[in-house]
Amino acid sequence: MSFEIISVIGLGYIGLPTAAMFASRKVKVIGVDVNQYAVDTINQGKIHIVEPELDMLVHAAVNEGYLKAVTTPEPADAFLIAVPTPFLPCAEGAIPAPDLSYIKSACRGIAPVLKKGDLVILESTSPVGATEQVAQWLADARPDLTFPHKVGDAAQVNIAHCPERVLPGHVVRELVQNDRVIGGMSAKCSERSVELYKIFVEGDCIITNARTAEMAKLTENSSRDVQIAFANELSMICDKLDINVWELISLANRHPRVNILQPGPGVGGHCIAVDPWFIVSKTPSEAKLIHTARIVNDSKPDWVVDKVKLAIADFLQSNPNKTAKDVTIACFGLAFKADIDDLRESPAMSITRRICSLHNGRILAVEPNIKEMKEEFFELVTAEQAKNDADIAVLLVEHKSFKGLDLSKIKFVVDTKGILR
Ligand code: SAJ
Repeated sequence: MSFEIISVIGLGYIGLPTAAMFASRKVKVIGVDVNQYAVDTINQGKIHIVEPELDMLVHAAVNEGYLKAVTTPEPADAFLIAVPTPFLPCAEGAIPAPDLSYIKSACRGIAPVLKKGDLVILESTSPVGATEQVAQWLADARPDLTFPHKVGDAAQVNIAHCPERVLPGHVVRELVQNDRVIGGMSAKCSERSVELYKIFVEGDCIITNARTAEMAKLTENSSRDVQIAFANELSMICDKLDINVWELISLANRHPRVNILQPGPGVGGHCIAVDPWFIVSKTPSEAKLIHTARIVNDSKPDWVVDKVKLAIADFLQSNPNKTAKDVTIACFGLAFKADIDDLRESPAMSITRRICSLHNGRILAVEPNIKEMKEEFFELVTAEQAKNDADIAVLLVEHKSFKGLDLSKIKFVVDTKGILR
């Protein structure tokens, strides 16, 4: 049975591009989101997030009538759940546990419109066991239908976990080209999921079970987190030993089997700073290295803030006629990484806010991908203005437009991304 209508629940950084991609292959797509602003924006053929090439795709999909956005789920042949899976708040130092409430409410939303023959795919990054939980939630809401956790291939509704693996900033290309891990709850669930993704995916669709698919996604992001922690640890070691870490890494990477990642102000985003906790919270005694990497990366912003405090002290020592109030600090970059507008779990943002709380002079922030920000204690300015007004520059994100930035007028620079190398 083919898919005439596909519904995507959650029209964020993953759901919207995925919805637009199916629509670009001339399949009718119903996007569902609780955010009325997002729904209205999409229905005007526009986008509410920054992602290269996505605007054109959404514009065409809406104008040609293949994509519409709504706030309440409607019947469809396949439902893809692409909602956030953050972690629950916890005491400092405790291991955070995953918050599956968005997935639960997505299940609650689609349950009334589910029918025999439908396919439900969980795309959200999830702890091991979440797909089985989805099956249980749907079964509880729809006792008239059968589900694969109870009857396997005989189920009337098929369920699979197919984690998204695209890199923000390259989503449109990676959605098509990346391989997909397809973790069906039965052979039939996997088979139908492959059929669905093959509508636009050119990469391989590799079949496994749901638990392995859940763990595969967590493993990919934990692997990256551990590697970035290594780079961040090196940067702190090199600072103590008076060695340029950027030069060191580029030399070490000339070894044919060494590939060290780049240090930075910390690890941000809603994936790499979050997903490893899903492993640590399930298996705390075993996940020692993964846990330590999280602690190293989470402590990097503190280290950067200490560097800023030292820069203020150095500036005041060189300018004895000034007080802290006279010192203007400019933070370059607020997003969690280069060339996107996403501020979620952004170390650059948290460092800038912390500078605001410790410094009583002027604080400027440059974020070329964001036009306005409300209720912040810093002034959002252009790079040009920051360059002219700042006494201290804190370089936090390697946005393209910062490359070649001439900061020669500013004597005190904290360069967390090696932009000036
Ligand atoms: N970072 C460094 N040094 C590096 C690379 C990254 O400090 O050398 C920092 C970035 O500045 C950022 C954070 O790490 O703060 C995460 O950035 P990222 O580019 O590594 O990853 P994300 O979070 O944008 O996307 C990741 C990707 N996962 C992997 O590369 C294994 C992506 O493929 C996933 O789909 C995505 O997580 C997700 O949604 O899970």
